[in-house]
Amino acid sequence: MLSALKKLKQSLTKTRDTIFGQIGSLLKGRKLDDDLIDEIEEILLKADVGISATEKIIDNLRKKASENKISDADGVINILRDEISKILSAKRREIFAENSPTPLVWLIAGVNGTGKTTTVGKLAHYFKKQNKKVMIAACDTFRAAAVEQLAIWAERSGVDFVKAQTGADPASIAYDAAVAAKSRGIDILLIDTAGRLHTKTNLMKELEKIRRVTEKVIPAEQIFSRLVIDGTTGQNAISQVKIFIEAIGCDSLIITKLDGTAKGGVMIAIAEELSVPVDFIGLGESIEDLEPFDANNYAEALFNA
Ligand SMILES: Nc1nc2c(ncn2[C@@H]2O[C@H](COP(=O)(O)OP(=O)(O)OP(=O)(O)O)[C@@H](O)[C@H]2O)c(=O)[nH]1
Ligand SMILES: [Mg+2]
Repeated sequence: MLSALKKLKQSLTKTRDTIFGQIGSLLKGRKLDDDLIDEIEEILLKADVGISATEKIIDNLRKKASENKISDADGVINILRDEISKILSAKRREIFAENSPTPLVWLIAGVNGTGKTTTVGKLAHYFKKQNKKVMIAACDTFRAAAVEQLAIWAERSGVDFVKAQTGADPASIAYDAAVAAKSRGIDILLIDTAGRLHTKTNLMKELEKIRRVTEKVIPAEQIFSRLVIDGTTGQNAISQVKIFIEAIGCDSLIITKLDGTAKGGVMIAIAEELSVPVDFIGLGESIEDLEPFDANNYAEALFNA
């Protein structure tokens, strides 16, 4: 099996080859002057790093250059990698508190097609491997095929599965699942919800209701909202997600589809501009393609194959 870093490097090939790797070739035989710094800035902006994070990185690069702290191309890359790693790690925190009471409930939300159901399947597998007792609840009663899709994931990872008929009230399924999770001694209950646009007030209210109802069974401190973001949408994802977070709150983010996209730089913009940490990243469509997010590894994979 590939190590986490190796797999990340493989997944980020396109982001690295088409964008961040270019900085290396740009530096060859050049002096680090204002023109070169401007060119690096342009590459970062094109790489979906976002204005705010780019400014931060470039300001630090300028500062180090003026202090004559950079002697060669490797020096520049090292500084960029360190700055990026710093931004990425600023808001990281542990997912599991020690001796935390169970069941934990993860409410998986996000706009349409971002990878929620797939992520629930991968997370179930991930926690099962850690010997946790996992339950999945299918609260997407919107799309006819959604429950079936999730049932397949649950079967693959061999975890408990709670579903209801299409058209049933999602909150009532969440309630039933919470009761079942509590009585069966489940460690983590993953609730898959229907994709929704942040602008659809009634759907946002439905999410609030799912949470409220779950809180009748399980203490609020054990319930977490996880927002799933499609990494291939780049900068567009950020403004959309900001509104989402304001409306329903969010404890952490899961960024999917970072494999095969050149937009992997968006992780830096997300860390800089959104006030919530990223705890997992999606690197493919299969069950093993989910990694806990590691800032240092990510920064390393952006520059080195
Ligand atoms: N390459 C890649 N594809 C992914 C990843 N995560 C999900 N997908 C694909 O994205 C598509 C949508 O995934 P779903 O899990 O159905 O998305 P969803 O958010 O549940 O969709 P709705 O419930 O319709 O809102 C599927 O084809 C998945 O295989 C990922 O990390 N990498
Ligand atoms: Mg889904």
